[in-house]
Amino acid sequence: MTDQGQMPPFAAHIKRTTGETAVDLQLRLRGTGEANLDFPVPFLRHMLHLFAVHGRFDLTIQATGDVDVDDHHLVEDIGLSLGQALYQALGSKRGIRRYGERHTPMDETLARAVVDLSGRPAFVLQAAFPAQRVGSFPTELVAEFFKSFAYDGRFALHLAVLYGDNTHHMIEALFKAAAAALREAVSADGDAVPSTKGVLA
Ligand SMILES: [Mn+2]
Repeated sequence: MTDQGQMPPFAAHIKRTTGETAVDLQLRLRGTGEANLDFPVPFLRHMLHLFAVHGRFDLTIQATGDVDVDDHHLVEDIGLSLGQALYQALGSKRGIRRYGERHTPMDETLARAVVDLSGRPAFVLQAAFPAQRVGSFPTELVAEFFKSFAYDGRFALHLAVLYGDNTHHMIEALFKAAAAALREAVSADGDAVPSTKGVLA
């Protein structure tokens, strides 16, 4: 195992503007779990608040978008901005654990998240949500959010709802499990790049 690269910055600031959305996002890993979220998708604010708390991520997001059309563009662009921030914050990935996994119950529901900060994007979600919407939030956007996050974060994200009845509980358990798995994966473990290739780009 070689020791290439500096220690990661563990923080990043992403600013991204398109014809559909404008996202300004600051992420700090190994933080305190403080969230400052300002964008017009209430259910995703709820999910990212608990994502920050359970991941011990400091997360500030100010974003606007064409939510009069659909929440889709803004949800997707927040996901990919969060992925870009994670990727930048991890830098060389030197000194991190790399893998993380967590089962998280929420009342009758059990969710599982497994991550590998491999440098290669992969996303699997096994879940059948009984409801098409939670509040005003279309549940099909859960997959869009996490896929954008994993692809632009260039990591493997495997999510599953093992069982459950309530859609709000299922989605909330997925966000909490993903946060806790990522918290483990970015935690300190030695001072090398955790790959036999010596690189996790
Ligand atoms: Mn809730």
